[in-house]
Amino acid sequence: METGIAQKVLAGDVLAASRLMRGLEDEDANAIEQLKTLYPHTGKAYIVGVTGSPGAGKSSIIGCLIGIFRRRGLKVGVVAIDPTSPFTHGAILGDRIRMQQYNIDNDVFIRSLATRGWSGGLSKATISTIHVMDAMGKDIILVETVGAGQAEVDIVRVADTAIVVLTPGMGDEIQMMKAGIMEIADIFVVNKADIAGAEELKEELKVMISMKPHLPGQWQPSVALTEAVCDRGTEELATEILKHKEFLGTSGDMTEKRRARAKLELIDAIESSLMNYIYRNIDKGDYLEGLIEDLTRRATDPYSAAQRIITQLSQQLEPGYDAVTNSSGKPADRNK
Ligand SMILES: Nc1nc2c(ncn2[C@@H]2O[C@H](COP(=O)(O)OP(=O)(O)O)[C@@H](O)[C@H]2O)c(=O)[nH]1
Ligand SMILES: [Mg+2]
Repeated sequence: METGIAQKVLAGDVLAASRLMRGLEDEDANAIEQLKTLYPHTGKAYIVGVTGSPGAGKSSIIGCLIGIFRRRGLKVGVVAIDPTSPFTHGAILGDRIRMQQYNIDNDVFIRSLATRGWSGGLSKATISTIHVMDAMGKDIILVETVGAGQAEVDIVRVADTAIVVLTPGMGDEIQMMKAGIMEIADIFVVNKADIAGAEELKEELKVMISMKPHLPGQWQPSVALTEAVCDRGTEELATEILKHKEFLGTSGDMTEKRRARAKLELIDAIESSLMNYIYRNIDKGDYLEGLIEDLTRRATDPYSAAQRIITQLSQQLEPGYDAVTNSSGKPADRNK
């Protein structure tokens, strides 16, 4: 990747941004350097997490919100996390079709990310993508996830506004409560208002919210009713998102959210740097595989195995070694 790409991104260059995002997904050393340059220019965009079961209507809602926010003069970014599950293959194709009409608009940037690698990789790639969109000057960034794994829950947790989309009659509510995602919703959306049971679900949610202890000065989650295929109730949803944004600004909670995001990002960076180092420099000759064998045979336990890796790590780590980019005296494929 060429240098100076960061400058192009800051100028709003869409192709440069796409290239940088791809580079960051591949953990390209130069892409990470470019992100370092961009970092001081980020932190301005408002992040909205949209989560819910596959088929709940997240993409349809986001499609509506794109239009609404554009009409309100905001530049919009969308990060869609595509689960690799075959069940949602059709939905992924659908997402493209539903959102496609906006791709021509220069002020809307849509990027799909695939879930891959160990769980830490997902939130890292998502946050990197958000940073690039932020640096491009996007005002609002909508992040779609199915909220299935811990990494996805983390992403929604660190969004400025967390939206949980439910639909009537799917047993969604129970699944969501299991996933612990109910706890993090700032706004509940009951989508598919045209289907029987939508009003009832809305009332159920309101009761559930009112039963939770509510401290003064705390945001009380709201419930929006939408029919995304017809763009109904979505204008009110957009207004509610901006109301929450204003609330965060005046209550000081925005600072808290930004801190939580910075913390997640730091921990992700540390975790992936360490794992990179271990994979590249300690895992020579199936070292990890051997440990897994030992564990399976109960010849060791995970704690002692981890301790052995840490001991090796502390003996090997050279001063000046950059585990993030794997650059220094040690070439990446030294042991291959
Ligand atoms: N009846 C009805 N169908 C909807 C509504 N919103 C979305 N859908 C449909 O539900 C399906 C899944 O929508 P999609 O936005 O892809 O859901 P996602 O998987 O959560 O992103 C699609 O066939 C949509 O047309 C709605 O309000 N009412
Ligand atoms: Mg979708």
